[in-house]
Amino acid sequence: MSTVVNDEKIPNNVNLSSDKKLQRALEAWQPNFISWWKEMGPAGFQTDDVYLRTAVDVGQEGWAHFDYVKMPDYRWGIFLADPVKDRTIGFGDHMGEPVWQEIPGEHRGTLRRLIVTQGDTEPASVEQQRLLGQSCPSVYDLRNLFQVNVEEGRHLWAMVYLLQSYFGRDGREEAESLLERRSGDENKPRILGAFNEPCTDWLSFFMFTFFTDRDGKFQLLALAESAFDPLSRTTRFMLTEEAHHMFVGETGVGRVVERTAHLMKENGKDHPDDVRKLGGIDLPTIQKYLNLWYSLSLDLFGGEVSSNAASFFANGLKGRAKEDHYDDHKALEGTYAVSRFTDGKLITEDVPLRNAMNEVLRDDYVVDCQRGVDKWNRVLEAAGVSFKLTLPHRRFHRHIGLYADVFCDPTGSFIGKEAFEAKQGEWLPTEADKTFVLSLMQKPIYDPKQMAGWIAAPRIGIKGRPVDFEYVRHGEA
Ligand code: BYC
Ligand code: FE
Ligand code: FE
Repeated sequence: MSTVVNDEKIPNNVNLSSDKKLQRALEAWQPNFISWWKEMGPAGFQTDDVYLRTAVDVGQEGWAHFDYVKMPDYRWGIFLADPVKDRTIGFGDHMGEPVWQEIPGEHRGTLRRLIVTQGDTEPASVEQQRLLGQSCPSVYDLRNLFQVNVEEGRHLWAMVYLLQSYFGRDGREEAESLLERRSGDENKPRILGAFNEPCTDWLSFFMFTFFTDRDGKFQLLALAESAFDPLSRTTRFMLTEEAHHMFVGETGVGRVVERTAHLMKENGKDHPDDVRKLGGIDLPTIQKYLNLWYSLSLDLFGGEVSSNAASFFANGLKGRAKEDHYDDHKALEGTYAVSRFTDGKLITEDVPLRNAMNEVLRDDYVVDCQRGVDKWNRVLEAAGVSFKLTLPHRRFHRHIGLYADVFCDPTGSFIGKEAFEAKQGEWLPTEADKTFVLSLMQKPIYDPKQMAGWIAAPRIGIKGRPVDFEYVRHGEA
């Protein structure tokens, strides 16, 4: 077991004090991180006491501590899962060789790019969510938002640790740039598409944590297989925290669906306009938000056919999720059937399996998303509502890969640009939909006993506390 030190400037289990140069570099980055947090983190709550979970250990039990903390005082630390004894590379051309504790020179550039791409998403999501506190549906939800935010901050620390320890001057420069790019900024945008999209209402936030954080889960699972052992150990621990983010999304959307179904049944109303008048989010609107965030998140897996993905796999840099579930870890023989449009006609062709690794990971993701959608549908069913939420086809509304700019409907049929533009208001949130959703979220709820009218209360609170516990002491400085 690694020793965890929590009383140094930077809590860690990597024996940071034994490497003075690295410690100094990270301690020099720390105030810049705090400045970024104060500028781009949750706006308006920085002096409040928030009931937060803080990672303090990496064991199965008791890895986290719960207490009130002011967010800028959160103890962002560096925690790697314990090493696996005699771990060997589990896939690719170097299968069976010992994992790397240092980076082979030839993989430096590629690994740096993967780590920077991963690292960039973490602060991006905090930036996207920075104003949401000001329209929170409850104190319980407010706390969950901040929990997600501080942990995304810690995930940035996780990647910055790798950059600063293993990539020398380049790594230090990348660590600075991670604090300089800004979500949605035309001149210095975040790297990946979905992380530049506005996320300014709570329905979007719940969709984001369900769909986009779930991309995080699968990318982290793939990186956890890496031959570069420090990356594997870091991502393994990040996954522990990630589960809560997806819980927030799954239960968040589920509670919105539950509330809508309840309003429909109580009042005997089915029509979306009536649901809106009752102060609920109508199901077709929920479906549109689902379509948007699912399709944006599908893009995050990269192209269906990718030589980058093939070389990541060949070189042992990035594997498949749960690589040990597969029989063939070399993936040299297999093929994968990929469909593409040529002149509006769908043609299926086999590509070498390694080149389809983005698609293989996306397959797992789709299955995982469907499981959540099924749960939401069970809520509708239990309430006696016949509407069903569905995942649109993966060819719908894509901007990366083979289906970028091919214009399919939600069933995946090619319909062309004109037809798409004529119909997109039925499939994706319109300005009017966004205005309506925002209109429900004009007043934040800071009284722990209250819950906004468009969302059902959760079943249970956090860490055994009641739902109406004062998770955030707002404005009591
Ligand atoms: N937007 O060969 P291709 C998370 C670029 S989420 C913009 O298909 P590749 C979190 C691509 O970089 C998890 N650009 O891509 C969630 C490449 O550029 P270059 C984040 C894109 O390399 C919520 C070019 O297009 N982690 O943690 O196979 C809250 C050709 O593409 C996009 C990672 O992403 C896009 N969507 O795979 C907080 C893991 N997609 O090289 C946090 C690390 C592709 O030609 N990243 N491009 O300049 C990777 O594994 C890979 O870079 C990707 C792309 C899967 C993203
Ligand atoms: Fe994260
Ligand atoms: Fe997350």
